[in-house]
Amino acid sequence: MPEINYIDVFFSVHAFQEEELRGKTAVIIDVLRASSSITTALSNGAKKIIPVADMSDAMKIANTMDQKDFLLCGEKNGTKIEGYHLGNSPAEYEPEVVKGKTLIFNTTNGTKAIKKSSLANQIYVGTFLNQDSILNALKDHDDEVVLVCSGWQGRLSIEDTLFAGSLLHAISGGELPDSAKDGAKVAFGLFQKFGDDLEGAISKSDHAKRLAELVPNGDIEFCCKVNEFDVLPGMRDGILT
Ligand code: 3SL
Repeated sequence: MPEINYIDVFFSVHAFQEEELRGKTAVIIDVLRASSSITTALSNGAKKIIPVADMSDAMKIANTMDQKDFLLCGEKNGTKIEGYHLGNSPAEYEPEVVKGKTLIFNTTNGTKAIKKSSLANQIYVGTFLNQDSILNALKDHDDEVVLVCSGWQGRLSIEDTLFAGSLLHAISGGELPDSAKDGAKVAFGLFQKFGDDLEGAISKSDHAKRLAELVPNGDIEFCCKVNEFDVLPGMRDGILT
């Protein structure tokens, strides 16, 4: 496990420069909902996921592939993109839909955070659904770790910060040393306040309110489940498997 004073938290995709991740391990967090959909899709048998920063990159990749092999996935402002096969609700990523497929994935903040972290030595995608898989992976790392919260268009999101805090709580055994970085202290403190009722806190978050009219009722509840899947989305050559 990396020492706690080598773990930092970035609170949004706009809160860091690419260069700051060079040589580090990055855990990309977008609880609502990109990390949760990616984790669900891989757990349900998707062959691989290609995260992209925008629709034009998605189309360039799709145009090189056989129609039967891929699904275009993602959202803009919470809603499925016109012409795409799937949106960004984890409920859509059922085994019979995704098994064996390559998913080209394009979301407002989550996939942008993944792309922006490309200088990291190792990239994982984490959320409550696969918390223990992330913790186990971090046990094998002694390099610096950054928990990259995707946030929302440059702003902090409670749900992503809470998951960062949850990881820190587990890694530190519930006691954060004074030597911890400021970002870690903030995330840890938030988890101490709301960790007993994740769903209660997350369902009152700004993004849950934004999504309320747009997405299936069960999405928020599902994304708050802890350790639903034993899957570790890891990135190699721009592809998550
Ligand atoms: O911003 C993102 O990447 C999405 O996860 C947002 S949404 O929950 O699909 O609106």
